[in-house]
Amino acid sequence: MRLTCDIFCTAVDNFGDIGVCWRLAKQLAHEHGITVRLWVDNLESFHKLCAAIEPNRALQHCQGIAIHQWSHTAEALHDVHPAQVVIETFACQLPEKYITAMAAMPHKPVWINLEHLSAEQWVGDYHGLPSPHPTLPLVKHYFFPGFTFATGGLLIEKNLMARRDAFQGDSRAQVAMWQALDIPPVQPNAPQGDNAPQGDNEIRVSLFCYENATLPLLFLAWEKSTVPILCLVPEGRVLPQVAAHFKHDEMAVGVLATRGNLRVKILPFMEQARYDELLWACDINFVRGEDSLARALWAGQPCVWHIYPQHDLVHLQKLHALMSLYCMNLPADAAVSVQEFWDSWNAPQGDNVPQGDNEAYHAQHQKNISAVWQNYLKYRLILQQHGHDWAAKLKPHNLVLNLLNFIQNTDRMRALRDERRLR
Ligand code: TRH
Repeated sequence: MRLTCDIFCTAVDNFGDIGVCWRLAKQLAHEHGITVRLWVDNLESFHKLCAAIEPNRALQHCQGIAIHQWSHTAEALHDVHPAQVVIETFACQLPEKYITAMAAMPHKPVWINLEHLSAEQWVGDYHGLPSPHPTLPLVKHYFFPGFTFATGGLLIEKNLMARRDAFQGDSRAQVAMWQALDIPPVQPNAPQGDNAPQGDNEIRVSLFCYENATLPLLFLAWEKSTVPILCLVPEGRVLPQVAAHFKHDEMAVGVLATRGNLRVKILPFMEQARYDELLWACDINFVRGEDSLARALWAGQPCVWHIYPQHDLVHLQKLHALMSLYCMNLPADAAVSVQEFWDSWNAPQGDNVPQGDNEAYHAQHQKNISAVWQNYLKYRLILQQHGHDWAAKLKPHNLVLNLLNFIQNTDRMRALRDERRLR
């Protein structure tokens, strides 16, 4: 009998939550034959990641997965029969009626709360811990993704590394990808000129980030760069900043803006698989949140992380935890180049700037971005090798395999197996 699984997602304001849930649903269904229902409260951002999703349909099927829209009302899901495995993502709070139905089942479901990815050390201590329901005969388990064997690992599809390697070794696939984005392919011996700066020394950068006060300064550095920079920006919340830099009223998909040695092109927001290809093809990837970070790490190319900022600056601990892991085994000077760049890129801004020393603070973190960038660039090839090595090292930390192993070893699953054996 096929295992059944319900995944619940609250698509907050960005794409990370639904991005992770959709990957997880596909992997459970396609690689492990599990019958998956994905419950999403808002399908708008889902539609951006996967064009086949219709934002206003209560129930639809996509790639073998049933996708249900759910509401947060007290009555929601009152007549639904829960699955054997219930995955609540990022503490999204299941509907009360659904929890009651879980408690009424003769075999209680395995109830997992999937948390955000973090490299912080405490994650290993909390991973897998049970949390009994205060009144009902249900136990929820915390499942923490992470980078070590003490954690739940990272989402990685079975053939991801093979597909990446095939793409990175196949110039025709790369040409096709660039052409689909209306960007000329890299031409190793093309002459360098104002209108044709692509050549073997052009740096192609993908830029996915939140609003960032360091961005205009980095753009200025890139304009004066000795190496031409082609910066590819998927449409999103950073566009007004990009437009302001180029003194445009707005920047729409397809626009190409040039200043000095910097060209910026606005890309459409791509389906997840296409976005992976962009990460595989670019020389440096700027990513944000957790899911695009994980994809950039799998891509193996040098990457710069814009962590989701929080008010009390707690995100900086999380940033530094990953930075330490990522920089382990790098030559000391290359590690410093990464640390300085990531710190400048994540320099506190707006309400987060420490009171009293505003100017000194900005001077320290932002004036030198040009030097920080130049230094980082020096280590690009070392970082590329390092990124590929690190991805290979992370590969055994497979979240879905760990999750299934965890589920199979819960008391509830063992009891269910025993009963089936006795029948
Ligand atoms: O969208 P995000 O900023 O999500 C964040 C984080 O998840 C954070 O933890 C959460 O609390 C906050 O939102 C509210 O960044 P993230 O996690 O990288 O998710 C982006 C998703 O979008 C990821 O699945 C990659 C995908 N993507 C595409 O599929 N196509 C694209 O063109 C781009 C740029 C991204």
